[in-house]
Amino acid sequence: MPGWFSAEKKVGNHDQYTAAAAPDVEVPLRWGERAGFLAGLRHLQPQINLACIAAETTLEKHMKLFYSPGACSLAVRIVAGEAGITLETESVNLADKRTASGEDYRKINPKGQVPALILDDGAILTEGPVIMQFLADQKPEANLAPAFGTMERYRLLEVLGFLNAEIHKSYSPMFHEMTDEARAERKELVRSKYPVLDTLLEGREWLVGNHFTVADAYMFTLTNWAPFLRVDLSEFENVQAFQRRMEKRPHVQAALRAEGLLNQ
Ligand SMILES: N[C@@H](CCC(=O)N[C@@H](CS)C(=O)NCC(=O)O)C(=O)O
Repeated sequence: MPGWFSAEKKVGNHDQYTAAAAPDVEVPLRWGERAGFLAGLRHLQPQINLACIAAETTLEKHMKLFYSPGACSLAVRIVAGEAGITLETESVNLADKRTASGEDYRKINPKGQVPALILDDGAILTEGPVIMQFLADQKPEANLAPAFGTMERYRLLEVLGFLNAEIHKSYSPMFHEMTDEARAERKELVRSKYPVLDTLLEGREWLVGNHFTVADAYMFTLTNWAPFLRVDLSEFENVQAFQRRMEKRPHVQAALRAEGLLNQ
């Protein structure tokens, strides 16, 4: 057992955790039951007490991300890293909608799309821009999203809306079969959206305010598709410089590596 809890048993859509209070005590637990169980264990002995407090700290933040390598879910992984939040992850085969553990992914997210995040209480959150903001708001001190109610937050929402509706969804059909003509038109459509971003980045390092936000993780992830799909964005110098800046960030590199998109 790799620690006090292990996700070795899977039941239904959620992992079933096994808590080992002592070598001879094994109690199966479901999501949401763990915190209460830990509270009871605390009275047993000082060692367990300490271990429980440590485990509880981790478990309070225990969330699971469903992703597909290199897909838009990569942005969520980057944001989690930047926020210092550890996520359990499981990949999804988007073609047959099966998770790596063989579950029908549509039962987890009826939209059949990544990302989806299972929260500690079993609630499931979908839509990348929402998940990224949820994670950012768990760690306000990381400054990944301006505070709600401020004008800066609406600037963030403005950029996220553009990235989601205009950039992301302009790329999406290109991951499926298309005629050469339709693909050429799509490439032109994608390219036609980038002057907005290139202008936004004129003389600035980040899309919103003067530091890294979730919008930057999202833009990097989407724009990273361009070379793979042979969309030529070389004329957008600010966009190119932005991508290079992003690639240098340790949490971006860690996320790419975790999804097998970076050697070593
Ligand atoms: N509106 C969703 C769209 C997510 C999305 O398009 N995910 C893609 C991967 S980048 C996907 O799962 N595609 C498979 C499909 O649509 O069947 C969001 O913004 O999170």
